[in-house]
Order: sequence, then structure tokens, then C-alpha cells
Amino acid sequence: MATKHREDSVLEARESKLKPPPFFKVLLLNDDYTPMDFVVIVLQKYFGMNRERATLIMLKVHTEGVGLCGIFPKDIAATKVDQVLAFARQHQHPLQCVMEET
Ligand code: TYC
Repeated sequence: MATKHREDSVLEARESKLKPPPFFKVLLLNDDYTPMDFVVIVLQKYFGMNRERATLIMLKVHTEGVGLCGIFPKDIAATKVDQVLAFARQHQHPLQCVMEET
């Protein structure tokens, strides 16, 4: 891309050396004790899912061991993980939630 500058000089846009900001997957892990209904509530409350989608993701985690809740910039992913873990602890469930760079 070239930008016309004053009369006859032309500025060439240089290739950016900045890396795009990292994105992180937020994942829920299965366990044998957290009630299914509680996991559905977590997915609705912290990941904005409707009940149907939350139920599908919960069942995926239950059968496959892990499931994707969403992909976010690093600070938002970290906040979601903290919120889910705090909520699970408050209710004395061992639910685990982790983040992983995409
Ligand atoms: N496996 C749990 C049960 O049978 C349900 C469950 C689903 C737990 C998803 C955690 O991330 C999870 N009650």
C-alpha cells in the first residue's frame, strides 16, 4: 500500500514487526463429581451460551474429557478461568477450567 504525501513523495507502508496479540482457548475438564446441571449453569453464566448449547458442550466434556468454552484475548481468558474456578470452589465442586494458547 502506498500513501500520497504532499506533492510528489510517496510513503511505502512497511511490513509490521508487531505480532498480533495472542489468543487463548478456555477449556473445561471432566471430573466424576461436579453435577451436570452445575456445568450447564457455568457455561451459561460465564460464556453466554443458551441452555441447549451449554448442554451440548457439557455432554462433550463428560464423554470426551475436555471441551472448548471459547477463544479470548489473554486477559479475558485468564479472568474467565478465575471466575469459573472461584464459582466452583464456592459451591464445593472440583470443576477444573484451564487456558491454552491457540
Ligand atoms: N462427569 C460429571 C458427572 O458425571 C459431569 C461433568 C461434565 C463434570 C463436565 C465436569 O466439565 C465437566 N456428574
